[in-house]
Amino acid sequence: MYTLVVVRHGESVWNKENRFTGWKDVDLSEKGVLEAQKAGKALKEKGFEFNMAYTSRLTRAIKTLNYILEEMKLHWLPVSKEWRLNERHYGGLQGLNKAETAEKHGEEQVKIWRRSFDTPPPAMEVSNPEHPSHDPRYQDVKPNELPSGESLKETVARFLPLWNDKISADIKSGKKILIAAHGNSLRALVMHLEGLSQAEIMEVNMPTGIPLVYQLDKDFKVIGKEFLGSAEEVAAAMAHVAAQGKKKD
Ligand code: DG2
Repeated sequence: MYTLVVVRHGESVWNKENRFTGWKDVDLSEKGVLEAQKAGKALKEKGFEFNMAYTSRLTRAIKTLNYILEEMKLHWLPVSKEWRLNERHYGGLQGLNKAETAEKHGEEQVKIWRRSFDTPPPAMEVSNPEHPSHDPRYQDVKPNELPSGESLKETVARFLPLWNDKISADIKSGKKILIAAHGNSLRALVMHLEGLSQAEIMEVNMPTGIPLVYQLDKDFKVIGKEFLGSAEEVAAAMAHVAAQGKKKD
């Protein structure tokens, strides 16, 4: 049996402002820092051990991981920063307020953009200075692999090579892995690991900063799943994420 721990970064400043974030490299909010520290404390208290961590190339996930490692006194842990764990690229929606977008385009359309499996957001122009092709942190990535806006389906497709070639091999070799990533890159992982349908994954919302512990059998079938938080806390945090696509009252 294997254990895998995944955690969405703590609240970011754009989560707080309710803006589509995607590959925009925003920092954690003060609350997000506290969430990350709390996640680290919970993992330490429960006696979790890790041999390696994976995160994205975005500050909010990297700093969340760092706060966790700080709490666990695991500064030495090998960390791999993978663009394939970056958030889903939100294309032309990046920077827009989610509630205002719901006012303008309707809640139904916003839910499709946020949660449908295969509808991508409007694309970002490659000439836009915010496009990842202008960012040196992605200079090792083939230009045609850098997204201009992704559906969840496309996010799953670019996440899977990392999962198949590296993470699952590490887990099978006996390494205990911690992954700190994002709402939708983790939804890609959850969908794959749990074998969820397109309809089922639509209703999945990842809470910020609450570790999710999977127990897997030798064939990577999920035999246990538990958030390190009370049922009320987890339900409230998920409902908060789901409600971000609603119009303002
Ligand atoms: C959020 C997820 O990503 O947004 O890109 O706005 O996890 O990096 O904060 P994260 C974003 P939703 O899909 O929940 O709207």
